[in-house]
Amino acid sequence: MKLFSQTVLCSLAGAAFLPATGNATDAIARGLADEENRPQRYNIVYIMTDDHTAQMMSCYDRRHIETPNLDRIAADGVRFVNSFVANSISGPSRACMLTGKHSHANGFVSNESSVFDGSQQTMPKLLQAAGYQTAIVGKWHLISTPTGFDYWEILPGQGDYYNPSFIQMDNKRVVRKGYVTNIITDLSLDWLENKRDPDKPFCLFIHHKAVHRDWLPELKYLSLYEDKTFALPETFYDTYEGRKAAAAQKMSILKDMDIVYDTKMHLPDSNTPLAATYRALISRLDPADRKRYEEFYRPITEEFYRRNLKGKELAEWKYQRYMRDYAKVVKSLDDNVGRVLDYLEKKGMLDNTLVVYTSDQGFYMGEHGWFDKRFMYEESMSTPLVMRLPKGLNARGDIRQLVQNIDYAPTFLDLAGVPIPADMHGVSLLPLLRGEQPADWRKSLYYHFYEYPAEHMVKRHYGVRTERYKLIHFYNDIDAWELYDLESDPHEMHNLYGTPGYEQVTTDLLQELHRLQEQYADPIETELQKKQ
Ligand code: SGN
Ligand code: CA
Repeated sequence: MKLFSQTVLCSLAGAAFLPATGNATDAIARGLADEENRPQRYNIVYIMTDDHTAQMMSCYDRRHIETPNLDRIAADGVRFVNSFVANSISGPSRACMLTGKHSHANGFVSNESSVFDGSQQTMPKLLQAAGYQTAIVGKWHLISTPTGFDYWEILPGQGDYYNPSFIQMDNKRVVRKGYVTNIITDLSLDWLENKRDPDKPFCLFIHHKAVHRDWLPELKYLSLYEDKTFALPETFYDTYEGRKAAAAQKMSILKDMDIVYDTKMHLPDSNTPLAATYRALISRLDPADRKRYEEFYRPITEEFYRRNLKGKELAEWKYQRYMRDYAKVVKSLDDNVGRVLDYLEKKGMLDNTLVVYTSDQGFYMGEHGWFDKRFMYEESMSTPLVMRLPKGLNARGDIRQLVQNIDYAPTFLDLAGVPIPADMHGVSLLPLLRGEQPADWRKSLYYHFYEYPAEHMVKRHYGVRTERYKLIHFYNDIDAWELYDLESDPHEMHNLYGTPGYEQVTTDLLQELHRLQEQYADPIETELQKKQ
């Protein structure tokens, strides 16, 4: 796409060859005025990773690792400090992002039971209709084939880290050699450089598989962080008092993390529930790489089985392994975000491009003793969100307003000058990116998680989060309410529901919850009433 300034320069250069008659001068003046009136057509590069949480990004949290390239985005732009998802799980989160609607309205409520209806209105389709080129590379995870994209190459399902298969637009599968994060970036840069129409603005979605379970590192980073001891989160030994749903989950580092699949302590005769899956994953490596990989983990494995750890010692040992492997996978991600930024910079495109970095949800890095996500608790309802802003959008630093992944679609449309459809639930973040402080900004967010019974056994729940409080209702095979004061209890350890003194807060939050369910037309309350 031509930058505005380049277009003006071309018009001026052309003017030198025109006779300097009054008419010609008028025509040039008219041409310039048209150019000036034409809205700026910004490009959008949307980088979404999988399960990458703010605790593992140094621009949010300095305890664990450095992520210099992600920090570059925040340093040159904005960091959202109250950024959330509507349903903390992959497919549903992606569907919210594409449609600007909550799960019940876009129809993709759960990874395990939904198929995305690709005939519905989506943000990429609306951008396409407005003359944008649209492309997506990487994890898609919506079962049906992508619609609304001029170009796509996606991973089947969750995809693989090593020598991954991709599905191409003609539905052919190809195996690409290498590490998935590098390959997704290569394909994205190749589209930018060679495949798109350079005269059109574009919206490119770079969807990484990293940092999804089971955290398989790029081989060159196998030894990284091996000398580091990660600080244990305060809530690591949570006993879930007063929180029945939290006590019922199956995502405990100590109890549910598979010693072979997750922590890579593999022996030829290992027969844990996920040992065979693990063997299949590492057998994707070329023989020399597999040898290198196995040689790296062998001494760690031998020592682990020799020590025969139990209880707290075992829990903390598993936590350290988890943190190290996850951190290695983030390192490759950070490198590759750097490659995209460098490319845009080299091509002079940064001034005209919005660069977004986010994840499909947050993740537990040992908080409450957990890995995984799903719960409406802070670590997994949150998602990191940093943006590098093009010229003309002047916000810098932290944005504190409550934002949600249903806002991305309206934001991108607004940025492209496309009207935002009235049925979208999200709102445009553009005023915030311009540095405005809208007086009527939303004061609460709605959340609804459906995937139960299922892996990790997090019960169905919905709730409301305001700036200070959170009210959650777990339902289906349970009927339990939880209330948190995030100011006095940021780690959500004390369920205040039913505690004397909180009657008014509870009534107000219930009212707000019902208002949101009505506003978004979530049929859940009616369904629950019918059951009673
Ligand atoms: C897989 C993982 C789960 C994870 C889900 C959903 N198990 O099923 O641990 O919660 O994906 O993740 S695994 O044995 O296959 O690794 S999501 O981010 O795609 O929603
Ligand atoms: Ca995810």
